[in-house]
Amino acid sequence: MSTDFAVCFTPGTITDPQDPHASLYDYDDANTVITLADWYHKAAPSIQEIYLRGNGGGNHEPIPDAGLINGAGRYKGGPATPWARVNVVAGKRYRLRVINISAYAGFEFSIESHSLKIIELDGINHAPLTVDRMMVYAGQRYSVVVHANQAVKNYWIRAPMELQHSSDNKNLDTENVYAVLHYAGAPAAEPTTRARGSSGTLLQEHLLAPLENPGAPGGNHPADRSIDLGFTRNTNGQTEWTVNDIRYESPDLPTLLNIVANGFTAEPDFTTHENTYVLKKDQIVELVIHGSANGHVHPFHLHGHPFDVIQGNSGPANYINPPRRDVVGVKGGTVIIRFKADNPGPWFLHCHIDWHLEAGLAVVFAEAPNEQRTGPAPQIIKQSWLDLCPIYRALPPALQ
Ligand SMILES: [Cu+2]
Repeated sequence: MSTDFAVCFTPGTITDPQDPHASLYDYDDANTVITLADWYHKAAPSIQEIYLRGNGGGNHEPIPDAGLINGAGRYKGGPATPWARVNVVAGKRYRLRVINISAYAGFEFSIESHSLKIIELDGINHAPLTVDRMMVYAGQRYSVVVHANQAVKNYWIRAPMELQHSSDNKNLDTENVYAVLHYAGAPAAEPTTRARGSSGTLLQEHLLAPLENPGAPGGNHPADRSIDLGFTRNTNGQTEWTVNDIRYESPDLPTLLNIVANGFTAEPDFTTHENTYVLKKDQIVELVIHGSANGHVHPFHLHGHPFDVIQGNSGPANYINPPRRDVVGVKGGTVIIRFKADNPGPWFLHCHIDWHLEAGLAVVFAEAPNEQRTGPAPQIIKQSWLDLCPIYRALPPALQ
């Protein structure tokens, strides 16, 4: 394998000894974790600077050089790096954990001649739903059960990439993203078919229903707090993304510290560019996220909570058993999500496209600040830790 083009990456997985889906599969191990990644030959800081500077067409996101499955991929004119291999034994059922670890790209994931039984998304068990292919956006995770019930040979695992702009990178072939599903007993070779193009049932997110405790917080009653979030790209002079006209910028002191040590409690306590909304304990919070007019997909990720996708990009509004996850792709329309503010803390909501996050596409929810300082589970900082702050601030800037 060409060492300049293989990435070693070992995701952590958390398994549930009481997994309600345990009877549906035989294997769930290191062989069945599948990462989907975009790969840049240039280091992020340099291309990010060009993107943020914005001049000369640089408002377009940096385009990767290749897509990788489990760290292996190819670029035009590059070496024929062996595709990653997922080993199976005929007759067995495998829980594949598919993870999009990209900075930017979405992937349409499928396996030649095999269907995908989705049982979990973003850590939440869902009722099994069988599809042939599914879009996986940056930050999203799916568990799918694949039954090795076909003839003993090699099959393509395919993951063509979806980007928001046509490629200006001559290295990239968005269709040429493969791995091999290899049956024990088949030759150690690539499949002989060359299936390109999409076919079969594509996952519609709104058909997914949680296995446990389905139902949106608050049912179909109005939420306690409804927050409209509109986002825009500004290209005047430099590239910036704003939510409700504010570009998020990290504060000098972390939000957590300002809440627990400096008593920040109300929205005016925070600076404008912290773009921080204060939520009250146990409020039913509804976020109404308006997609961008051009219909590009922005995968929004919330820390601290899974949320119910009441209104996704397609399908009717659903308060009974909507999908529950923590990254939702927002396209051109309006996406509505809900969660209950029962987890005190500062939680980030941000686009999982790294370039957009760096350009400001984020807000913060300061959830129940009072309950962080008092109540049954206060987060009190020891004085000896607080004493570190003046020591840190006294350091020369280069060391801060
Ligand atoms: Cu985005």
